[in-house]
Amino acid sequence: MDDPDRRRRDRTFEAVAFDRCATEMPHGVPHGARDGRVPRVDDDPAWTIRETGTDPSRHRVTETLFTLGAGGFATRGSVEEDAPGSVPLVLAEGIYTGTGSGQHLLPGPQWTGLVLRPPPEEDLRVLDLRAGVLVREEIGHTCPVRTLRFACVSRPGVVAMRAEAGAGRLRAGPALRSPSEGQVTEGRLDGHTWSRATADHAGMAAVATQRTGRDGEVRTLERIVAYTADPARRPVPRDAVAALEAARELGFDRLLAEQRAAWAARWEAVDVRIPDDPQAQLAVRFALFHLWSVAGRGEELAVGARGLSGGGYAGHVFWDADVFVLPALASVHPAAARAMVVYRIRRLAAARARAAALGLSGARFPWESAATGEEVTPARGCLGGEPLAILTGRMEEHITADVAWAAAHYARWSGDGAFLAGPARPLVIETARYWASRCRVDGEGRAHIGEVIGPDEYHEAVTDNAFTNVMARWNLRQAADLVAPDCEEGRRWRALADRLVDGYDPTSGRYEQFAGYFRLEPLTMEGIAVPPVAADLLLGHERLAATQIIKQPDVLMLHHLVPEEAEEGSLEANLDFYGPRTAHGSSLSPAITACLLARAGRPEEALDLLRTALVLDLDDLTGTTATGLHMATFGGVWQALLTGFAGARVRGGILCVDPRLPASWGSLGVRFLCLGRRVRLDITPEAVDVRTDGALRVRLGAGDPREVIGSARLPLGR
Ligand code: IFM
Repeated sequence: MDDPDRRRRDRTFEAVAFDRCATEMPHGVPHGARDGRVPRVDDDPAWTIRETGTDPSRHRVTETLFTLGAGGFATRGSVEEDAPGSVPLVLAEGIYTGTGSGQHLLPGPQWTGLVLRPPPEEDLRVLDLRAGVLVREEIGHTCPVRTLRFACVSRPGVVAMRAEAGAGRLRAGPALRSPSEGQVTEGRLDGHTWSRATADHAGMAAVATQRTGRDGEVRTLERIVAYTADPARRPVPRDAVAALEAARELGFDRLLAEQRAAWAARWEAVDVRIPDDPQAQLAVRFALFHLWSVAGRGEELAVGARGLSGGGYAGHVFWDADVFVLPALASVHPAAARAMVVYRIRRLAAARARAAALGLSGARFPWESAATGEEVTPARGCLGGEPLAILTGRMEEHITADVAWAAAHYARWSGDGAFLAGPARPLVIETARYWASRCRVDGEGRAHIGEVIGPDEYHEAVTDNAFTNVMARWNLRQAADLVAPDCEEGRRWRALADRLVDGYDPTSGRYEQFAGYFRLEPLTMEGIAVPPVAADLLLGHERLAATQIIKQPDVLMLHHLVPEEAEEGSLEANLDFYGPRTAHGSSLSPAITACLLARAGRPEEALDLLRTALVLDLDDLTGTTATGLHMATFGGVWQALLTGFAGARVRGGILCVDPRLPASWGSLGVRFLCLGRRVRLDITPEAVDVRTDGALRVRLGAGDPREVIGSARLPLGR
């Protein structure tokens, strides 16, 4: 891990003096910008992520952090000029190329390039989360280079940029630049420039218009671009012309006003208020900003581990999507959460084929998935420069139950029960069939699952991984709930679920992570390194496998996902046991552990870990942010806030609230969507104020549910 302090020095949350000549309106809506000039932004530190500095290694991190995404397209926040080490990239959701494990997101035409002579030596870059815009201003120049760009939330695929600089320093150059991959074609259409990148069957096309101007000594440029993409055939540039012309007709300033209004509406519905912890509040908003940004344009949504913010993991979809991002989106953008389930449903045939190829029934989902739904996990990788076989594609089978869980979770949180009983039903049934054929029943009638890898990937080819078995058990029971009570197959599922071993030891209250885990060398992280740390790099793969050190919550994930399947009261014992053994070597780990600690009534410890998660990308804690944002961390952060600290869960159509605030937070406010309602909780140590835009059944702690219409104050009798 990198030294976070060193990295923090390169970034500043401090307000850096902005030229405040423009008057600002609520929500940072600027006015008074002269025609064609770059408008000023609100420099409210509660809403802005700021970067200054000249460290080139930080630039690739910054361009990841400043990715702008909307409507299924995203642009990395690279600077406009060709800069050393810069990796500009435009990606579209679901647009993959290549075959097998080589499937990866196809880069599209780039739209942010400018010729700046000389380029700024030092600048201030500001991501304004409230308005959804990225602004840049050169430092130390009387007539500075300034740019502002955004991805239109209300117009899928439309992006816009304005730039200005002193005379002789700014040249527009081509509005679109070709990516280095795929077959690229370019041309002109109705007076606009277009460019298209295609490979295999998929492709992305962009149509652009730009104009230059001057205001005294200042040269200006305005560029508007519309993207279109197709996963199955070459996209037709003409398809984007109408969107481009509509945007151009509206004009840049009104497009910007529309953008600010769209983001204001988002923040009105979903937000966090932690008055005593402005840094945490800002970082949670940063997480929400990027969660919203992955929402797509179509009926299905493939969310890769790094979203669309970089080439990391080739855009492959892991359980990160189903179990970390989806539960967050269920309360932020329910349609996007639903679309994520639809992505899986539409790949059910591939999952069935995989199960059949293994001689098993039902459907087995791939550990890494892309366009086709076949397994795309590479077979080999390297660790610390040494080649290594990657077994997750063959063995990390819990993904099959995770996918079913995601469908059920979306249905439960949104109240869309018809979805589970309708379009998602085959997914739950077929995954249960898979487990039914995968389990082996021993002579004593106990069922086992062998040769798997659990979420803790430091131990491979294990038998009876508690998380996998409990998730399979949940999957079998969930499927049984979806068939008629007298269905014979449903009865068999229930009987098998009851026989599945889960490694629970009633004496200690602990689950054994897998058969034989308790006999491993009882190492803890104390004396090895301060987490988060990649323990496999420190100790080596084989040595690590002989110890009890784990990468990320494994047993604890069952407490997180299916608490109703866990032995009552067992969370605490397992937190105590597995916590000190966890290296947090995965970006998924700190936020979810924080969520569980909060739920267990240990909010101070939870806050410590939450802080790690909050800066994981902002401070590049893993050294991998340059290749993309860690979307699962963002999902985990929102889950930690909402289901951990605010203690909000949905059970049987009731919003259950059981908050746990750290002593340093005098209050916590969360706004979110649930059960078809907009909900606002204002939590203090004394009470929870609930507001909804319609009738909602709410239960506080162990109290009785009550119907809240409009608003209610629920005292916390602690
Ligand atoms: O899905 C994760 C896994 O749990 C740990 N390794 C990285 C994957 C992608 O983020």
